[in-house]
Amino acid sequence: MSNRKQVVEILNQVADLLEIKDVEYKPRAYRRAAREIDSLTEDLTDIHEEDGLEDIPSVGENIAKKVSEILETGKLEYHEELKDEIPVDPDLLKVRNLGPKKVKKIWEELDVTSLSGLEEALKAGKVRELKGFGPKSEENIRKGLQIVQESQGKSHLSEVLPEARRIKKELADSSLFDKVAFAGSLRRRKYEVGDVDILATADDRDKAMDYFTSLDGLQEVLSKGETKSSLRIQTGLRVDLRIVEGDSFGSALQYFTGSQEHNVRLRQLAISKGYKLNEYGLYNENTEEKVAGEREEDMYQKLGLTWIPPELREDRGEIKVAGEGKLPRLIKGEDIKGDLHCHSDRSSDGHIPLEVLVREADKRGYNYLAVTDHAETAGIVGGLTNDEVSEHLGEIESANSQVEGLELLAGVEANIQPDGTLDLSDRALEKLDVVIGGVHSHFDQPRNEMTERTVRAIENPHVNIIAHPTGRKLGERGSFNLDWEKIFDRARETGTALEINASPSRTDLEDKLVKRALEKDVKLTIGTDSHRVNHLDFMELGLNLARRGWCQRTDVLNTLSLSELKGWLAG
Ligand code: DGT
Ligand code: CA
Ligand code: CA
Repeated sequence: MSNRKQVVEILNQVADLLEIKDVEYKPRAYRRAAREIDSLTEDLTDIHEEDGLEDIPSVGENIAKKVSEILETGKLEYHEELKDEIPVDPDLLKVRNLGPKKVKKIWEELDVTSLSGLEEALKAGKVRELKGFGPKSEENIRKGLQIVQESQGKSHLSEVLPEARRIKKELADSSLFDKVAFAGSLRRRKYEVGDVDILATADDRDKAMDYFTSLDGLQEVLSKGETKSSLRIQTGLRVDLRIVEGDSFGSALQYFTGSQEHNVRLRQLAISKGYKLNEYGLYNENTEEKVAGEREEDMYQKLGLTWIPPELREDRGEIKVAGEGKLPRLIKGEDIKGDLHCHSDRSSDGHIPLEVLVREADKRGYNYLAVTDHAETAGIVGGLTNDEVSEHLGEIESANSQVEGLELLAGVEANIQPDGTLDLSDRALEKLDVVIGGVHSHFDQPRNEMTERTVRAIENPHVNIIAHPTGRKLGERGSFNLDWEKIFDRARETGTALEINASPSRTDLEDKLVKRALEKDVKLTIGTDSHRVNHLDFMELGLNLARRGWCQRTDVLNTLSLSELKGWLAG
């Protein structure tokens, strides 16, 4: 874990534990500080060394001291004391509908301190008997628990990629390794991965393995062997390294990239063509002659297939399509011409001034960027009101007059209300270049209501894009109950795009739905939903989802040139 992530995690856990203790105010202070630290772009250790911790917004003297203790010792005494006092697994607080008060209650009355303990208590029907719980609350907790359990043991790609890239680079730079490549779910760019698989070749395996098992930042060496070793790094992430012979590198890469289902299907094909396929190579079954192994491309080619990009190796028809030579030409980073979902500091939860959005868009070579601030729904202050839309337009116009070769589009992310109407007037919506509609409340509507609500927004002539259509929040909240065939049909018929929301907490649409949307001829956009400056980098995560969903350049609207995009927006 980076220093920053570790600090953020400990501060948040302190907040959780204090909340369970029913302490007032302090938890919020810890959470605010954690949020600020999480969004820092400078290195936290550097800030500490320059005595700058107290200059971080929301970090006062007290919390600054605690942060420096974590940075210097790797832990926090205060946190350890709280954990001893309250032996509750912090993961319990991730269960939706199970706030600190309820966690306290199930701990004190049912002795539940872990997710598995909660599961047992639910099964035994004990939870509903507690005062203030009941069958409805039990059902909600059960659903929430399932979502948390599903993400257990998995890490989000956004957290894994930087660490994995750092380690891969260290190996590649060491001169002890020849080839170094990712394999497994990481190479397939799944949004959640169990571990990091690295495959390499090396002249001196022993030396190479020694180097790997003594890398900086390790928590422990789980196993060490001649051809395979496993580590746990400080984030808790597991990293496997396999060193193979050069003439088997391609076959090993193919095998260890998976998915297992893809490999099973490929092996069946190999057998039907008179071959034997394994991690060492592709062999003629009769003569035992090795026909491929060094290069992964050859493995596929000898089987009559075009090379299959790792993102497609999920047994979703890719082998058949590769046999017909009709695999999609997957969308690439350089195809992206702009970001269609960004918040400026006009949104109450947004922190990016317009001029910074301009700078960042320019840095990425974008031709356009849509500033889609929240609209104001009763109760949520800080969003755009009908009156403020003109102000928003004016500011964007003046920002645009300062730059060349890049255009900010004036947009809004309006709320799709429970009846499917939006929370801005038609007159206000009409003035904007880009209107995104998104559901941000009333998540538990039954299927027909949620479908009608979304369809009504799709049919609204002002709405260009539906944001994060499934509404899921990873590890927190499941997808809405929706009739997808109906949604896709109406989206196609009205020319409304559905968003691939790249934010790691959302990852929505996910790959399977992306693929289905394409089969139904629905257009998509990729949006980062940036609220902080570092979020603009989420574009890569959105591209991964798009690629795993078989997207080509032409399926995604933010590959259009500015004038083409404007044509679509106006149409
Ligand atoms: P993960 O780590 O859970 O996110 O998923 P993967 O796909 O990276 O799985 P992992 O790390 O257990 O193994 C990497 C690849 O190696 C996997 O995708 C396919 C291959 N593989 C590993 N073990 C087996 C096995 O027992 N049978 C088969 N057919 N393939 C395997
Ligand atoms: Ca893996
Ligand atoms: Ca593995």
